[in-house]
Amino acid sequence: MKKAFVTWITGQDGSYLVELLLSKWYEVHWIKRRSSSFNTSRIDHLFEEKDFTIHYWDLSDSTNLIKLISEIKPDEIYNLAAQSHVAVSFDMPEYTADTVWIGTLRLLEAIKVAWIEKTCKFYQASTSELFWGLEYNRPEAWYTEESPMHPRSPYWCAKLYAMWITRNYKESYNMFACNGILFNHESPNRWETFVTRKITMAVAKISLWLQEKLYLWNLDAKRDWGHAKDYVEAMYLMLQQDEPKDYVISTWVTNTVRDFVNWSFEEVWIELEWKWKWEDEKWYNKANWECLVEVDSRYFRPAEVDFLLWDSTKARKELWWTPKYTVREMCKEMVAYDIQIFKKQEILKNHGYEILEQYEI
Ligand code: NAP
Ligand code: F7E
Repeated sequence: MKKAFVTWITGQDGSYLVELLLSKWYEVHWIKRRSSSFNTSRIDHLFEEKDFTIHYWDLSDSTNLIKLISEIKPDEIYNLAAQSHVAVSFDMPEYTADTVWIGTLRLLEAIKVAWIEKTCKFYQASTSELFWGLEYNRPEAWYTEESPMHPRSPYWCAKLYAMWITRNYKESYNMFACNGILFNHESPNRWETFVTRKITMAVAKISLWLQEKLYLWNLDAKRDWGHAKDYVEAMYLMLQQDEPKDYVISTWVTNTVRDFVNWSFEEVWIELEWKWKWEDEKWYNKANWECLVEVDSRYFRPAEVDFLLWDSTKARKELWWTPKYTVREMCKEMVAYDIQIFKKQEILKNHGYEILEQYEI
């Protein structure tokens, strides 16, 4: 039985990856950081699994990491942990660098210290938005694994280092270490601080009369959104190859935040009409002219990636990977899921249970 070490399954990808690995009969060592509140809702259903062990670690803690890696001696490590919110990285650049960048170095060093660099395969969660810049005004230009990089936030700068240190350890120590350059991927397990889930949760609440308005910033930003379930499969496939290689994972379809808002409202049969004056854009419910969506400068980012389109030919040819979900199917699933959650919460509230309010970033 293979042993996998997955850093952070309280996150979106970790929760799906662990389900996949357990279905393939892995012994999974799941790593979590200490939290005063419960944040394991995404994986609570796995607690009964016998091949599933939880350890405590934080990306800033080398000592415990070396101890864990030396004791477990995993066959595969998936490094998913990160301060992964781009806007927050402008407020907390040092913390972001310490966890995303040095945290990855700590893991690679721990593999060496534990003397498993020849047997352990390492996956680094790299990211798509390393490549803004060069062909910014040429939207027809598609990026590949070889395109020059131009990160646009402290988060992406830290991820760029993490990507190169992974490549460096592969070359220097002949390790099986690779980067998955993944485009945005979403799901009902996405945290609500990212734009898709923020939208689907707000739309669900608005349709149930639990929220009045949704506030957003850059509605014209274009993203290639895939489903996290498809993307964790690509992570797994990368570590099953004979050679370590970096792969771009994307769906090849790009859409605006505005499109995602429209599709989400369509799921609850609300048709929107938008009006704008300079940056003061507002969207109204065509049925009663209530304002449902507004632009809010609180979500402004000092630098933005407005457009990206990626070429994932290499992954499709070599990993035989293709996404199963379309973005519209995913949007439908997310809205339906959120409606169900809020309906359940309302029933519980009506029976006297206290429900913690969601917050937004
Ligand atoms: P996520 O939901 O934000 O999960 C990140 C996890 O990292 C969380 O469980 C978080 O723990 C943990 N974490 C944060 N700071 C930590 C620290 N100091 N020590 C230990 N753990 C810490 O992210 P995701 O969407 O699943 O993405 C997984 C990885 O892929 C991340 O590295 C992300 O940067 C990268 N990525 C994501 C996308 C995407 O579109 N989803 C695309 C490209 C790359 P808590 O739950 O305790 O906060
Ligand atoms: O923003 C715009 C925002 O925060 C998408 C992370 O998983 O993917 C993610 O990073 C777009 C941006 O994702 C709001 O300005 C408008 O243009 O959902 P997001 P992201 O920044 O692309 C990459 C690949 C990662 O690696 C990251 O870890 O939507 N936008 N209004 C907004 N975004 C947010 N969050 N909130 C808004 O109100």
